[in-house]
Amino acid sequence: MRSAKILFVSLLLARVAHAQEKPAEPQANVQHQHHPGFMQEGMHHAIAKGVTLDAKVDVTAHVVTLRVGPMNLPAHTSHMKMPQPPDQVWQIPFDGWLLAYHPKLVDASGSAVPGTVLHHTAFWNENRADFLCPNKEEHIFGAGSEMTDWAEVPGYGYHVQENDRIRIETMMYNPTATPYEKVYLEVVIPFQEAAGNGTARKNLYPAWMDVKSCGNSSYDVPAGKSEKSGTVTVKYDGVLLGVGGHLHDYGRQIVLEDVLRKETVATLDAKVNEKGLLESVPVKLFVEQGGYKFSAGDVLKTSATYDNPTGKLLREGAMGIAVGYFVPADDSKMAALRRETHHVHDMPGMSHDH
Ligand SMILES: [Cu+2]
Repeated sequence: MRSAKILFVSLLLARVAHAQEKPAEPQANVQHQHHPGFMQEGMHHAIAKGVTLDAKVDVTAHVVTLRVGPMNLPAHTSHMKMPQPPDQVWQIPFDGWLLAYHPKLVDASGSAVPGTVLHHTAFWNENRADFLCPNKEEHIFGAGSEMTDWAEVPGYGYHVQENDRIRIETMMYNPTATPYEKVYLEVVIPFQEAAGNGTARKNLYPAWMDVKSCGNSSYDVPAGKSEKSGTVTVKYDGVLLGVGGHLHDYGRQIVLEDVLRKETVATLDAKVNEKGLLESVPVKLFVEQGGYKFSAGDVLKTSATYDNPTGKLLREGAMGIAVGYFVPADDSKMAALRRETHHVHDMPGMSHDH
């Protein structure tokens, strides 16, 4: 199961705003339409114009390639100052399973752009509620500066239905001295059609266990050492196949505990560089013992510790999330999380100017 190891490697790795940022020329100063997600309400971003989603489905190779772009990224620009692309929606064209997510950044000529300019991307299924936080859409994939690769777990997949709407939220920044032009975020997603001749996959569900419980994930991190924790209640019997963590710079440790059982599920010590900038968070797998068992009613507590050496409070500088894959004992119960989309979401080039 070596390939599964990179699955849960720290997700959505984002970095704090660059200290010497130069403001980018704002194209339109408008308020982002907000979803219960990562960022606090009331953040203002300029909107990047002309960004679209291109979805190429290769039915022979069973691979979808999604491209979001183009995006121009001036040097030394924080995520708050960067004009950000509006949310994009990918409408799923088949019934089946998404098996893996391989993200990368490229320019117009196809050359690689360093992952460090991706603050984060998050994929949300608008047609389903999250099983731990039903106030949120189902959060099916995320990546950040590390360009986390979510490998396939043999025999498993994330079930989708035709016309499911996957909302793609992308936030860019550029802490480097090099400007990048016409950048595209590309995510390659192998899939299996339900009607195909492969064996049916078992369903898995990404589990985001957040120190902010079911609220927005970002929070302020004070100077020095600090700890934040939050709980979430599991409503289904099942197993966790493995768990990794998501922290930002100066994050040191994520601990996941089962409070009811007084058991530590995983203690994940982050790898940081000499400045305290986050390099990676390890992954703990439970695949060999058949998964870590959860029962309905279990209370999970996630704690994140930071050691911020800057001497300043870093506004919205932190996240603390344990991220894993959950397999319910009775998958039919998860059908209740399905919902229809009635509300209108951002469309490219629309709805932001006012
Ligand atoms: Cu984050």
